[in-house]
Amino acid sequence: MSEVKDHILVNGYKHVLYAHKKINAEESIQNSKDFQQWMDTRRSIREFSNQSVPKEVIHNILMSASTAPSGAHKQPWTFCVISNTELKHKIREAAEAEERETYANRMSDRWRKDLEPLGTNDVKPFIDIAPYIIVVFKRVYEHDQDDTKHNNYYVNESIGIASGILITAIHNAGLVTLTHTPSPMNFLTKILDRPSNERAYLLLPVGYPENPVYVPDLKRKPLEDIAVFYE
Ligand code: IYR
Repeated sequence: MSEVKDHILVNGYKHVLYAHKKINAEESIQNSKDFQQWMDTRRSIREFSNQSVPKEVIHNILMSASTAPSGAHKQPWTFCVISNTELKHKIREAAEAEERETYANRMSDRWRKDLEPLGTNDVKPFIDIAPYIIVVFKRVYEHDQDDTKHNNYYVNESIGIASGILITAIHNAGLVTLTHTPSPMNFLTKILDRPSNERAYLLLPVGYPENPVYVPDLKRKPLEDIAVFYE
């Protein structure tokens, strides 16, 4: 058998040997079951405690999110982390102004009815209370050295996957969050002084839940309603 090289060249670029850690089928079944059951305990939480969170945890969850696959590995994301009290309050006021308009005039009756079981409304105290607010920005394009703009690829897909990993990392760190999408979100560009290549995508409060806290009695769809198998 020929010796396995630790790297090869592809189009002149170095590709390194991938150290795949193989596990057996039983372990695979067990791990996937354990992960599914643990993910099933994740819930969107709307009432937060002001208990502080170590900054290192925030660094770690962001670096996990940034492991997401992205178009041509451009990693087209910027995570803005807000713990400043005044800035959080400014964001809350602007978000609530949009939400008041959304709940009163932009939502259809059907949409309002669909939200009734969740008990959401236009008041967003969690933006003040949670110790950290993460605003996920997508980077639509980059500037190269001579200032030419280059669009990034599959930006919506990339940012969606990174946000999913971020939510999973938050759950893994024993913290809670909620996907808040005040719309339109351009007030965040202004308040956070972001450059023109960035667009706000999602706002995630991060922290501990209020104690006690209650969540809607949601049921998740069974496998047969979410998957089709072609064998
Ligand atoms: N963005 C609003 C409204 C809202 C919309 C949906 I669809 C939800 O699942 C939950 C809320 C808000 O954050 O309240």
